Amino acid sequence: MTSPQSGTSSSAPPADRAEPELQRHFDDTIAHNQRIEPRDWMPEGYRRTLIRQIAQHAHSEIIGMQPEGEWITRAPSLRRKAILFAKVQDEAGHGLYLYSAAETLGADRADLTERLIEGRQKYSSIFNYPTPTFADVGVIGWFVDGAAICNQVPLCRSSYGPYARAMVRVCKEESFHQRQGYELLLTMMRGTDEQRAMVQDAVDRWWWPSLMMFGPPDDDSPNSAQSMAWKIKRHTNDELRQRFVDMTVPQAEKLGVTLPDPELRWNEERGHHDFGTPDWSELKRVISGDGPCNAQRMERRRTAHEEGAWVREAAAAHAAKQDKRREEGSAA
Ligand code: FAQ
Repeated sequence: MTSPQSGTSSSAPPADRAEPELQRHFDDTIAHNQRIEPRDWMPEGYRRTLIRQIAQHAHSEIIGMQPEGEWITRAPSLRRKAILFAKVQDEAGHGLYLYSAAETLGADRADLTERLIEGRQKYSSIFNYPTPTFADVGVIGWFVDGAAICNQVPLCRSSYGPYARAMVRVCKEESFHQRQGYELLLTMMRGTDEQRAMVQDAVDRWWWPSLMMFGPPDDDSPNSAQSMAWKIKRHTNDELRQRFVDMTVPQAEKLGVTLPDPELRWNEERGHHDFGTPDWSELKRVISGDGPCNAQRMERRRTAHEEGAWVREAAAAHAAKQDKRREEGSAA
């Protein structure tokens, strides 16, 4: 893989040059698979699209702590509790890298959080489904982190530097998360009939929502064409969905579970698995706020934000004190 370089180079036109020349320089940077960096000129639409996608991605990581977080106090052993704690904490870290990436585009983290809380910005549909058994923790690791990896590995080559670099670290952690989920399920499958049934039930509930994580089908994806042209996205929603299915089928066979799709079969000619059509009306419903857990997820997020106000105030006061001390030190 060639490593894209910054679009900021000695040949970059100064900011006061006419827009067509700046646009040409931007287009050349994209065409040569080089990266756009925060100080480079970029079209307003490119900036807006990135803020939208990165903010939605950041919100997903933060709301995504909730479904598994519900099991931290109920994990069946100290080892599982420690693993789950670490995983959920990693998701918080991913949210922070992503909010920081959005800030390099001029967005304000507090404002993005407000927009989420007021329902003006989205987060991934997948986190609006319940986690009634501990097998859900394993299936989230296997399917949801697995889908996140399929989607995010190509984003490591995204044209915007800070986003692409954040994705490198996120993907390393997500692949560790996926393996812990799969290992948890392998352990349960070696257990009792009841445990095996729990795993199969969780697989049945999470399969279709996981396919929906990749977004609407390509012919109903308003942002894909432009995002692909700008090389923000490197593959379409359907391409990545196919990649996930092809990756997951042999893993399901090894685990000994059945994926709940009667149309799922290997297509020799295509060199891919054929699979059924997700219920796209369900995706639309969940995105528009009417999923099984939307209200609960948003309520918890709001409460956590309100209860965290004193921490933000204390951190801001501490930072102001440090700044003042530094200023006094440099004046002395
Ligand atoms: N849920 O035109 P497109 C994770 C929206 S992180 C909700 O295809 P685009 C880690 C879309 O925003 C999971 N909304 O849009 C973890 C757009 O909204 P608009 C999150 C969805 O952007 C693991 C509209 O529908 N990952 O799992 C969804 O080109 C375990 C039209 O769609 C990312 O965010 C959806 N599923 O493609 C954490 C990855 N799909 O225009 C905890 C980065 C679409 O009305 C535990 N994002 N929409 O504002 C992307 O790759 C893209 O944004 C897509 C959507 C592929 C999600």
